[in-house]
Amino acid sequence: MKRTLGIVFSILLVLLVASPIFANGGTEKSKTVTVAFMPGVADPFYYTMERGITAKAKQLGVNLIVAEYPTSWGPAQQVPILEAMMAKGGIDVLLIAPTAVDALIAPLKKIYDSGVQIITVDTFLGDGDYTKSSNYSFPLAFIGTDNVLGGKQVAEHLAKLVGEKGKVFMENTNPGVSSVQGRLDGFKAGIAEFPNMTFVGTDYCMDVQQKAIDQVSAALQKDPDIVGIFGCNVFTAQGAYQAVVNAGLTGAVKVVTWDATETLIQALKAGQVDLILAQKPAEIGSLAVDWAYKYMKDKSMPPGKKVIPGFEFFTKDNVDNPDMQQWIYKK
Ligand code: T6T
Repeated sequence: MKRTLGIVFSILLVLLVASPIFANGGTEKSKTVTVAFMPGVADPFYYTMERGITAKAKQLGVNLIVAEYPTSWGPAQQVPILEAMMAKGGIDVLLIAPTAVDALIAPLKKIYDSGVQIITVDTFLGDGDYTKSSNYSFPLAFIGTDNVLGGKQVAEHLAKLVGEKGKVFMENTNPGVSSVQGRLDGFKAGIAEFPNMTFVGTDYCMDVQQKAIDQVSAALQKDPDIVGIFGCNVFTAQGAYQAVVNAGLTGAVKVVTWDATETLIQALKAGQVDLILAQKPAEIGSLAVDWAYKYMKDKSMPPGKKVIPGFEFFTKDNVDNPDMQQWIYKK
């Protein structure tokens, strides 16, 4: 009797250790991996990322769940959608664009503690360094653009467009978001390299295009010396160029933008936008599924818990090049 009980106990122990609950997401090689995607907001950037995610999931035989897209930016809408999706269970790895550097730490830690691995895409928690000891080091990786570098290069392009002198303004989305904060830091640093240029400030439209139009219009009225505007994501950029068009300042005020939507590409062709930085959202999504899959199969992780795909610049000179068309976001 004692021996039988001992055998039963040993079998139970082996089963428990091998179970996904014990292994924080599970590592069974034969098991189908389930990945969930939680975007930041409904916009062409994340729809394009989803295309990359879907294609890679199909190729690897990964089961994919896509959350409802939030219609406005921020934790107030993102967290309830996230929690409803996670409550259904069965998810091995969550790919998420956290809509704030701090407010998403606690909800994501709870999800991680329940046995789900997390990869943050596009935006990160804290300062994005998941290798050092902190309360936000639990994600497997961050996969996204180097926003500081991009912001700096946008500033350098703008400086050339305005003859390296004059005042420039930046339209922003929300404070406390890693991506756009990085773009602001990089842009300011880039402008500071030119002694005859002045960064006059930034406004936050909370990712609402009409608000961006209003704020850029107000900035142009307040300071008629502004020679350049940086719209740092889809809705700020689309609002920024529209405000310049409405003010009748096309050409006189240079407009540099971020995110290659069809709308911005058309505006570039029409001479209403002077530069577009195209991120690589499909590549970010594809890499995220790849690393999620690799981790689930053999626990491998990207070096430094980070993968940084590059970006491309559209100008009027290359916008029709066949090899550039792949970087236009597709809904
Ligand atoms: O620019 C992207 C993304 O990188 C950013 O974090 C939020 O805005 C976008 O989704 C564009 O609207």
